[in-house]
Amino acid sequence: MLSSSFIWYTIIVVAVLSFLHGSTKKKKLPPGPRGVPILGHLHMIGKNPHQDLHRIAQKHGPIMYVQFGFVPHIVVSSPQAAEQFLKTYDLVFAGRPPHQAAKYLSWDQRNLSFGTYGPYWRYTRKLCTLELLSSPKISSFHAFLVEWLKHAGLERISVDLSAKVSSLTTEMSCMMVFSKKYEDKDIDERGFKVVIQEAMKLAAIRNLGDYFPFLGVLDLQGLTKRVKALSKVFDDFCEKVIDDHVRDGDQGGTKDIVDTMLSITQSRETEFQFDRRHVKAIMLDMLVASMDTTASTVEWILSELLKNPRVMGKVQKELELVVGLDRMVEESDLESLEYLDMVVKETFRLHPVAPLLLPHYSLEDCTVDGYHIPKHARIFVNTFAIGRDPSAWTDPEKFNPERFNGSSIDLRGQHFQLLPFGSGRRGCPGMQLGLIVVRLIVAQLVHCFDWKLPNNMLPSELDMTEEFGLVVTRAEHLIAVPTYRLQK
Ligand code: HEM
Ligand SMILES: *[C@@H]1O[C@H](CO)[C@@H](O)[C@H](O)[C@H]1NC(C)=O
Ligand SMILES: CC(=O)N[C@H]1CO[C@H](CO)[C@@H](O)[C@@H]1O
Repeated sequence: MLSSSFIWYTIIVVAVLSFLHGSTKKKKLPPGPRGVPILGHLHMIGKNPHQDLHRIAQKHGPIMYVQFGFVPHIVVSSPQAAEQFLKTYDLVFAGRPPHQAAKYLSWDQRNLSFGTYGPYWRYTRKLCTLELLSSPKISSFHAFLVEWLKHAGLERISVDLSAKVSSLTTEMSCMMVFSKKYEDKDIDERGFKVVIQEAMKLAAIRNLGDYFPFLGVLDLQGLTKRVKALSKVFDDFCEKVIDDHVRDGDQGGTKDIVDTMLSITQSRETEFQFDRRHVKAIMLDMLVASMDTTASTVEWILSELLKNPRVMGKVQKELELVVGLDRMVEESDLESLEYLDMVVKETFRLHPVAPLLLPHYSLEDCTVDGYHIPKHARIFVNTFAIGRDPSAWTDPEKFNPERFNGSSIDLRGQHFQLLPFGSGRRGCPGMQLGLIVVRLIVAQLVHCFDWKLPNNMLPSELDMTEEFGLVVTRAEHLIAVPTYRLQK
């Protein structure tokens, strides 16, 4: 068969080349486990790569070299090492690797989160950050949440909190990005959530084509086909949202990020091409970046609260003190909720929802801590490992929010022990917004309701197994029984 002889031919050529190359180079790569030919270290990685890499790094050190197929990866697993990659040499590692799934999903990487580093990325990023921060929408979240809680039918029967929270954050994300409510069925008859999740899964699956570039054309896993079908669904949806905005814009409604981008497409003031495709890519990007991260963060916080009744009680006590029981939590209360802040930090430490951040990509050769980091290596900063680093944390396995009492450690990217949003040039631009939404939802839910596990399940029995994707979620949905506790 032509294709298999082509594969063997390529393998032999690459092997010979790398042998010749290897015998002439002297630069010292970071340490790492011994790989097998062709696969590299792919066989060592199972369903939860962040956990596997954490385990392997404990043997080989905080800057580790592994190879998946022919593609070099650097795994960073300590706060000190993370600071080198995200601060000291920030600019060198500000790239994003080319990515098979992203290529189709975001209109040929015409996007932000998977975008290559350059003027286009800098421009769109500035745009998004400004629009997200200046957003007056946050104040409308409160009303939205209250309305949602009233209709959620939460009373004394088991509810699927995971599902409730995820539909809530989906709607809130649409409000953040499109300033308009879209419902599940607007994107596809399968529903918004399912489609987005399929997209995330596809992006996270180890697409063999990414690791063995010469196999990409053969589409071994049939992934490309699925991704292409999915991108059609997204495309139709985005077209619809844009049309809605054009129509509303003529009637002088409030302007949002979509309107701003549409006016850029008409202004020609940019030094690069910016058209409808770019607008769509960025819209999708914001949506994907905000939906599951927010939902999964809330889910993990609620899980830890249910698993630790003492902590839950203390959070509720704080809410009683600050808010009382005769009105609901408002955004302005958040700054007074210090203990809630500690709980959020402690949850992020143990459950960073993007445990390997998004992959960074070295734009040139670099030397870090005496090790040679080659150009075009993919960098995984393992925040899951960093949150459990015993030299940075005492009793790392223990859920103990009080560890942050009197500590200066913050989660906004200045302290490299705790990096749930990354740090530096590629750090999350939606952090501010994400934190407000997360704290507001959690505060509302535990202020309005007492929560119990169903069927007399003991807190210690709550299963906390993780399911890996671009965002790590609970493997099992979180089910709990609410009882209303406010005095009106
Ligand atoms: C609790 C919620 C959130 C968490 C934990 C989170 C976390 C992250 C992380 C870890 C990254 C990768 C950083 C890196 O690679 O160094 C990221 C990137 C990003 N996030 Fe978030 N995020 C959240 C919410 C949001 C929201 C609400 C938005 C927008 C509305 C958003 C938009 C983005 C974008 C556009 C990127 C890509 C930035 C770039 O590549 O330059 N995120 N986020
Ligand atoms: C933090 O520590 C101080 C002093 O030890 C204590 O008074 C306070 O109650 C603690 N705060 C919380 C939220 O545990
Ligand atoms: C930031 C980014 O993704 N840039 C790329 C977007 O897509 C265009 C062409 O499709 C590339 O030229 C940019 O480098």
